[in-house]
Amino acid sequence: MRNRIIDGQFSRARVIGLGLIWSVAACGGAAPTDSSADGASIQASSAPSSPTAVASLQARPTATPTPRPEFSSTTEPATGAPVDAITLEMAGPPPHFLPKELDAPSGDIVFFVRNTSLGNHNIAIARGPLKFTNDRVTNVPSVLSGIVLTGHKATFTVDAIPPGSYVFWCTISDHAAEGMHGSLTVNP
Ligand SMILES: [Cu+2]
Repeated sequence: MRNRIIDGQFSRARVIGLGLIWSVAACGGAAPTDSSADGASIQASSAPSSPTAVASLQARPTATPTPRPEFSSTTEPATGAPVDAITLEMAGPPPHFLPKELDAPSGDIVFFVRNTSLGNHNIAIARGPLKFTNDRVTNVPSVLSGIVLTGHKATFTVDAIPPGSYVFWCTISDHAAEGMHGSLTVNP
């Protein structure tokens, strides 16, 4: 059982990594899994200026436990905030979210994400509280957005999230330990 989980995490991480490489190389198209499709749509449509930014993200695949998606989601490029969206800014340096505390009704949640920082970020969500070991978040993401590149905007839609207390954080590098995390209360 333990080996199967580890194998599964490894192969999934590789698939996601390959999806990112492929999207940069081909600049678009279908990707093999849901989560890599999220990443690919953002990576491909926002045309990263340098492939090294993506390569450095892949160099630390164990920064956060492999997501076990509980809720389906989409990450799409956006120009403005949809009606009823929650605006969430990726700010910095140091990297952080604004605001840090969010409230939402249960159901589908649309985040309008503006990355005004100098780095690339994503959003992982899990049930709280946030747990760290050696500056790494050990919560397993229930859902993970695609990567929003510096200077870009996107919508991150999470479907059918039930009421409860959640945490959100950026899984890239040490951003969470630097303060890039927050809390999300989903009301009944
Ligand atoms: Cu980040």
